[in-house]
Amino acid sequence: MAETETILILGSEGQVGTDLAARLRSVYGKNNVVCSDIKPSDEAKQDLGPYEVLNVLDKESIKAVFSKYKPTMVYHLAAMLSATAEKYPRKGWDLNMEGMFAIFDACLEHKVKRTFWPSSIAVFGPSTPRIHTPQHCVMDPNTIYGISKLAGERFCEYYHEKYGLDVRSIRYPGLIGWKALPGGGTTDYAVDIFHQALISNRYTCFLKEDTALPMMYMDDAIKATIDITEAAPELVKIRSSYNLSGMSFDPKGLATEIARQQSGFTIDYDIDARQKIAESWPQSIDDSAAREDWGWKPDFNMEAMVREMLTQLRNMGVGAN
Ligand code: AKB
Repeated sequence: MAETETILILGSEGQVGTDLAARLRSVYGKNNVVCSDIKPSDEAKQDLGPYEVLNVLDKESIKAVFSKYKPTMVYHLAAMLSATAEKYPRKGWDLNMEGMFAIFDACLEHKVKRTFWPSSIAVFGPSTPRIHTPQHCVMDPNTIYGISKLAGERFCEYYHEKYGLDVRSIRYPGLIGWKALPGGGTTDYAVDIFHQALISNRYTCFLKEDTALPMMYMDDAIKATIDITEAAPELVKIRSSYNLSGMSFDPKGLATEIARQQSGFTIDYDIDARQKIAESWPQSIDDSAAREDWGWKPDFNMEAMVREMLTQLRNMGVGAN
């Protein structure tokens, strides 16, 4: 992409936003990447580049930020994840859908060149084939988050076809990174487990030991996010959202690998409502369309991901006291 891009990230304080902002600023320069979120930024991040407090449901503030910075590329990451949206269904629906419309409409009005909007494996449901889930299949999500993501995918395609908005999307699996914690997801255990491993060398998991889910190391997710957003338009053939796969494992498998790399680690289980959500999602994903269309290929398997997570969190001082 041109060096003169101005990039706006909505939801930059979240799990994906934190890593994406760091990566984009290293490529485009800190002043060309504007971060925004509903709350003021972390004090430690304040010198990192421009930052705006922005609620994606507040159309006046959106207009002011788009007019001030005139972004050429927009990453709209602000959303309520699966477990929280089950607690606050109307709020989750409004944030995920109305926030999406507000940002897509602003992108159209301000002639933004490229827009990225993330979908999720939550678009699949109990009738979806759970192993090697195909790109196109039965989709009957039964969570508010999943329903909002499936509706959002349909609107990505609609805005592209009817209004010419160049929006791209991928279906994130559970994402595992060390820079920021996830909030309110069903796959959050796969991050929390590393913090607890370093703090107490044990973890109590809220999913059953054999609940396999598709997962991905954050570096791969950021690579996919930037690659699809920057791909030549003719390569992006699916305008709803692409399946994306990194690795698949269950809590027992992850705990075994952690114990292999950190002796003495143990896991036990205390199952909660998130189990039901996890059971409605795929166990593994067929991402051949993303591989064929725009060259997707993950770099991290589970062993490399576990090594990276333990090393980086140790370097940050997690569990040092
Ligand atoms: C969640 O668990 O809600 C998210 C997701 C899979 O989209 N991490």
